Amino acid sequence: MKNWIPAATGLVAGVLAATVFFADFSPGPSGSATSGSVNKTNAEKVYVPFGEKDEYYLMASGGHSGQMFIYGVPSMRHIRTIPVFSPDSATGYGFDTHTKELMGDYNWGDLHHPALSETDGDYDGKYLFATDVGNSRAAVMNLETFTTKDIIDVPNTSGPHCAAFVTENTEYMFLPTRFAVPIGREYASLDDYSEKYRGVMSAVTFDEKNEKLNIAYQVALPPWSYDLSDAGKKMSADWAVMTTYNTEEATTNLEINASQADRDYIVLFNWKELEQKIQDGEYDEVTGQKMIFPEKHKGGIYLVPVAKSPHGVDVTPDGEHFIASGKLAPAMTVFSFQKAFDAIENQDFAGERNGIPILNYDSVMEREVDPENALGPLHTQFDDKGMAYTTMFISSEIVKWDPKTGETLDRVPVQYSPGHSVAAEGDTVAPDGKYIIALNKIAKDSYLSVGPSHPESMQLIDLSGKKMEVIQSAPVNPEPHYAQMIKADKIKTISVYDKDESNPYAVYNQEDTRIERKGNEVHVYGIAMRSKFIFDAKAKRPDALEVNEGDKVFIHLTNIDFDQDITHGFAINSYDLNMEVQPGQTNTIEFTANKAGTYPMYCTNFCSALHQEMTGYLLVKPK
Ligand code: CUK
Ligand code: CUA
Repeated sequence: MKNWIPAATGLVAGVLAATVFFADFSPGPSGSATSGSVNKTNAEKVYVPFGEKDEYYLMASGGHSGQMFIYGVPSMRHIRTIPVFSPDSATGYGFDTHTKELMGDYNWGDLHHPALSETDGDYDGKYLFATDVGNSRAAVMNLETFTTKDIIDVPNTSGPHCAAFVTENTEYMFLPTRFAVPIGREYASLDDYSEKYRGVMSAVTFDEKNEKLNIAYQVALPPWSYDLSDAGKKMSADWAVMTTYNTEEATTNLEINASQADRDYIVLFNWKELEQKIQDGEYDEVTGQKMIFPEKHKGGIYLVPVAKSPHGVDVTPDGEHFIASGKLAPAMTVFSFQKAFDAIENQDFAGERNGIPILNYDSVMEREVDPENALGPLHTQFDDKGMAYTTMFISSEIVKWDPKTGETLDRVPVQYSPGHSVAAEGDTVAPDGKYIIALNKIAKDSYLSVGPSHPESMQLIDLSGKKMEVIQSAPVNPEPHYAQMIKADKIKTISVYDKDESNPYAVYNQEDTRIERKGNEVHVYGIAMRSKFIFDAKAKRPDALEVNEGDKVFIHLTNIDFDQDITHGFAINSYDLNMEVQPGQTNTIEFTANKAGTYPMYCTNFCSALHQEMTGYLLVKPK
C-alpha cells in the first residue's frame, strides 16, 4: 500500500528521514538489543535443524507478483510459491488447460490480503482466500495440495483491496472495492462522480464441495474508497467493519483532495441483516447481480466517524472492540461494538450520508490512544493475552500496547517502514502470542546489494520474552501486503493424488493409453512414469506423437508414479508449452499445431537417474 506515501508529503518524509537517522538500527539479527550472547540465543531460536520442521506456516501475499509465498517459521525459510493470479512456468500454471481457464484473459495480478478459512473464528487449515487488486478477482487455494482451485471476476468493482476477510465460520468473504466505478463499469464522466459512481462491495460464498467461489449479492455503497476491513468475532460475529477514505468524493489529485475533511468513516454492517434482505427480496437486480442500494433498502449499514484517512481496522480477539489506525493521525482509536449496538438501538445518529445513518463518534468511541511519538499507525495484530501490536510506518517500529488501558508497553524498531505485521494466528479469536513478523516495505541495505531496487523484508520478532526482540529476517520480493501465520499441525497435506476413475482423461494402465482422432482434433490419453512418456503403448514408438499442421492437439497426461514428490513435467520445445503432473495427477495441455516441423518433448522436473531420457518427439507434418 505504497499509495499513501505522497499523501503525507513533506512532513512525513522529514519525520521518516529523522527517525531513520536517530533510531538504533544496528546490523545484526536482534534489532536494537545487540550483544554477542543475545545474538547466539537468537540464532538458536530460529535454528530448525535438518530433519525437523518449522512450527508455523507463514503464508505471505506476493503483491504484484500475483503469487503467494509460503515460509516456515521460525526458520523463515521459503518453502513454496503458489501461483494464483499470474502464470508460473515452473508448475505450468496458466499453461495447462485448467489453470489457463482459471487465469481467464489476465496475465498478472496484485495479490494483497490473504485470509485463511475459519471455523468458530479460528483457522481450520483447509483453504486460503486471496484477492487481486490489479484485475479485480478473488481466488481460493486448497491447503491439502497448496494449489489454486478457483478464481472469479468480481463485477462492478475495481480493485477489491479492502479484502479478503472471512466471517467466523467462512459463511462469507466480503470484497469491498478500492476504486469506485459506475455500475457495470460503464462510461460515465468524472463530473458525474457522486451520482453515477459507486463503491460496490461483494458478498462471496464458498462452495466447499465443488471448491467454487460464488457472488451471493452486492451492496452499492457510496463512491468512496474502501481500504481495510475485518469481520466481527464472538459477540460481534454478525458484523463487519471497514475503513473508508476519499469520502470527499474527489476525482483528481487525491493526495490532497482526499484528505480535506477532518473525518472519514468506518462502515459497520450486519451481514446477517443484509442476508435477510436478500431473502426478503429487498434488492434490485443489476448487471445480473442482486444489489442492495442502502438509500433504498435501508438498515443493516451504519457509519462511524473516524479521524481522517484511516487505514487499518482490526477487531480484538474477544470481538468487543475494533481499532482504527489513522495513517495521517498519530493515534489509534478504540471503538466499542456494544456502544455501537446501543447507539443503533437508541437511534443516536448524527445525520446520514447517502441514506446511511452516521453514529455519534462520542457514543461509540472508547478511547483514543497516543502511542507516545510513534508515527504512522497502520495495522494491528494481537497476542494470547489480548495485547495489541501496531505497525508504525513512519517511525519504523512495532508498538505493543494494551487496548483496555491504552498504555504503551513496549516498542521495537524494524528495518524499515512496516505496512502490515502478522502475529501467530494473530487475527483469530485465539492468537498464539509467541511470534510476530513485521512486513516491511523497505529493506534498504539489509541484504547483499542487487542494484538500485532492493527486496523488501520480513522480520521475525520473538514475543515470549520481557521485551520484543527481532530474531530473524528474510528477504521477500516483492512486498508482502499481508500474511497469515498458522500452526503447522493444522495443515493436512496429501502426499499423492488419489486415483479418480471417474475422470475421463485419466489413464492408469499402459494398455489404456491411446491416441484418438476426431477430424482435425487429436486427443492423447497418455501416462508419465519414471522415466518415460507413453502416449500409445501399442504404437511402434509409444513416446512419439505425429500430427498434421493445423491440428488441435489435446494431451491428457496422468502421472502413475504414486510416490510422494515424484512430479513429472511435460514441455514441448519451441512451442512455449510446459505443464506438470504431480504424483497421481491427471493434467491436460492443449494447443494448435500451427508450426510444422520436429519438436522434442521432455520432462522438465528432475525425477530419476534417467530423467534426461524422459523425452519424445512431436512431429508436425506440413500441410
Ligand atoms: S495495505 Cu499495504 S500497508 Cu494493501 Cu494491506 Cu496496509
Ligand atoms: Cu519425469 Cu523428469
